[in-house]
Amino acid sequence: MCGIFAYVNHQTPKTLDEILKTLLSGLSRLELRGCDSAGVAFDLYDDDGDCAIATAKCPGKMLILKSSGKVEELKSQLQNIDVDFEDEYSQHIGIAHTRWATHGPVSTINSHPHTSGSKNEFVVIHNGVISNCDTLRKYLVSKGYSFESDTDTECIPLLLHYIWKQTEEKEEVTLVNLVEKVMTQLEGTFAIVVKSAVFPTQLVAARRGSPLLLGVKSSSSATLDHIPVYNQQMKSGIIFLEDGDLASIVDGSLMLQRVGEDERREFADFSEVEVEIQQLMKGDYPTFMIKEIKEQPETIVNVSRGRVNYDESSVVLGGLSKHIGEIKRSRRIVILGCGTSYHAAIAARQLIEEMSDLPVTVDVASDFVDRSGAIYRDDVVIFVSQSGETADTLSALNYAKKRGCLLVGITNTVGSTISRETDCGIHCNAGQEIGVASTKTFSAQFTVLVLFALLLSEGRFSKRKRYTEILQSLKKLPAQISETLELEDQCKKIAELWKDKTSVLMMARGYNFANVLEGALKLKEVANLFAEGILTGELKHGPLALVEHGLPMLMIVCDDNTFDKCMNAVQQVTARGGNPVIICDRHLKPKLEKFSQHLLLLPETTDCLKGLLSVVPLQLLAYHVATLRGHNVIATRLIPLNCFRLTSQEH
Ligand code: UD2
Ligand code: GLU
Ligand code: MG
Repeated sequence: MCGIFAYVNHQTPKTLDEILKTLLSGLSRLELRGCDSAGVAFDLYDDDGDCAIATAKCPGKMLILKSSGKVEELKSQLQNIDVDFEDEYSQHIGIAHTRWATHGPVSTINSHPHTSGSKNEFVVIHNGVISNCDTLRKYLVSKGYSFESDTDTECIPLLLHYIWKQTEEKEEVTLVNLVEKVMTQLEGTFAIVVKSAVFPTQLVAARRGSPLLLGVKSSSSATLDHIPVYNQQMKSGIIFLEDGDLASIVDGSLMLQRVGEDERREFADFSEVEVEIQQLMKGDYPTFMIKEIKEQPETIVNVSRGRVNYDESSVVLGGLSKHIGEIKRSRRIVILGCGTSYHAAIAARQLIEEMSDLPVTVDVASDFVDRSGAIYRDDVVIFVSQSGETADTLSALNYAKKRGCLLVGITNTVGSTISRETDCGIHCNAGQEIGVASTKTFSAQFTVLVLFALLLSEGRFSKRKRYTEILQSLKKLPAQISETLELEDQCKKIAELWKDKTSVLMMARGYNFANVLEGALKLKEVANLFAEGILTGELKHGPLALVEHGLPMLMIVCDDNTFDKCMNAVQQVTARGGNPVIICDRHLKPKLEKFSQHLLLLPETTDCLKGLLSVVPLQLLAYHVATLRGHNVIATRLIPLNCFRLTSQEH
């Protein structure tokens, strides 16, 4: 968690010393949220000693200072600059930032403020994660921009600059018009403050997800336009910005507006920007589904950003920090979800139980409500949903809320109902999932739940070895998922064999069971091929009868505590003439090749993370069977980019 802080004085003379003290004391308070670097941008009189804030007549100057380390280090840097701290400024705009790195290492260059160029046309501080920053980067590079830092943030000032440059009637545009446009293209979480040398007397603040508030103090009644929630005439007070709000200060007067509510200033050429960014988002992939399957190595990285420190072997989930004690002391953990989200919960259940020593139950949300499942005050109930709007999960949330338990959300959509209605939670930060069939969502939720399990074990010596082992394996996982994606050609061949079949039976045990449920769901959903996922242990209780009739089968066999039992099942199936596709650890090849012509070999990882690899060929199989059958995998969620309270999609 980082912090952003801005201070504007208008017709209230302050010395530079006072201004910087205000900015830095603001920062020091925010530092408690965690900080690895700090920076400020502020106005200075120009070299002739003219106005501090530039105007058409008077150039003014802006100084940006940044340093990695704590706020103290920034303070000592400030002491060494050659300016007159006793100079008085009757109006002045200063912005300040403490960073908690998510994109790019801790360094001076990556510290905020970030600027559009040496002229500081647009200068931005940002708290949060811009999850589509890769697309925006590509877009801006294609427009001739180059990036100085590794941050996601830098795309904001550059995009502001690009849109401003494209604007024909520049004199009619205000800073808030530009920020509003850029906001429609930003995915993820942010609180931002924008200062500009082009609009020297203006400041804009906006938020989505990250908290932001405005403090107002005035000797006369301040002019506040468009403030629906607050008294129009006020001398001092605090305004809590809501998601989507934009606050702007223009020549000392404050204005609030809500995205999508006020009249927009349309830029003739902006639609082109939107379309071009949309096209880039899909890249060269024929469908969003295959794009998202292939994006999964990055999904793991994105979920872990700012949360996992591999060098120190530690996990920080900012969203749970206030409640972790309560969670550890709870009586039971109940996880509720639907479809893929439910499967992700099953996938991680065993690990959460192992690491927390708490009983963990997983339920389909609708069924839990149907049967009026028991919930106690000292339960922790976790709601897993990609959109944060899944109707069945929401009704389970309303049901649980009345019972006084702790409500925890795991959602990918900041500002969604589940995110707002839960006491605390974890955003997946996986970026928008556009394909209707969830793929990267599974990996994101699974990873979040793994981090949650690790967090629950913190402070227990007996779990430390396992904790470290899992984190080390997680670090290697993105590369291993990329390797697993190379199974695509083999999956295509298997898809050829399956494309004319009427059903497929899939089985696995233990950590991998959730994946056959998920693999079967994908085959049903996108390939319209009936598939069932069962526990391998259930084979002998009926399903074995299907083998003799040549039913296509898939089995997952991993070298963990279920290995012998899974091998037994493989032998039973093949003895009856079955020819299963087998997904297994690479080193099991010698043991399994005599049983199957279709071995899908996985890189080696820790038992509890194998599901993150074995799900990949299952997704690829569903995708290619669907394609071969001529089914429409093009379906996408119709989500307007500028909408953060989203659809009622399932998952
Ligand atoms: C915060 C920032 C993130 C980045 C990171 C750096 C936000 C929204 N996130 O992420 O952008 O700067 O710090 O470390 O500012 N919550 C719920 N229900 C849910 C999901 C989340 O109540 O279903 C709450 C959660 O308890 C927290 C807030 O939303 O108060 C943000 O959650 P998060 O997971 O984005 O938090 P964090 O610290 O990883
Ligand atoms: N994502 C931004 C970065 O890595 C901001 C992180 C923060 O919230 O401090 O620079
Ligand atoms: Mg909440």
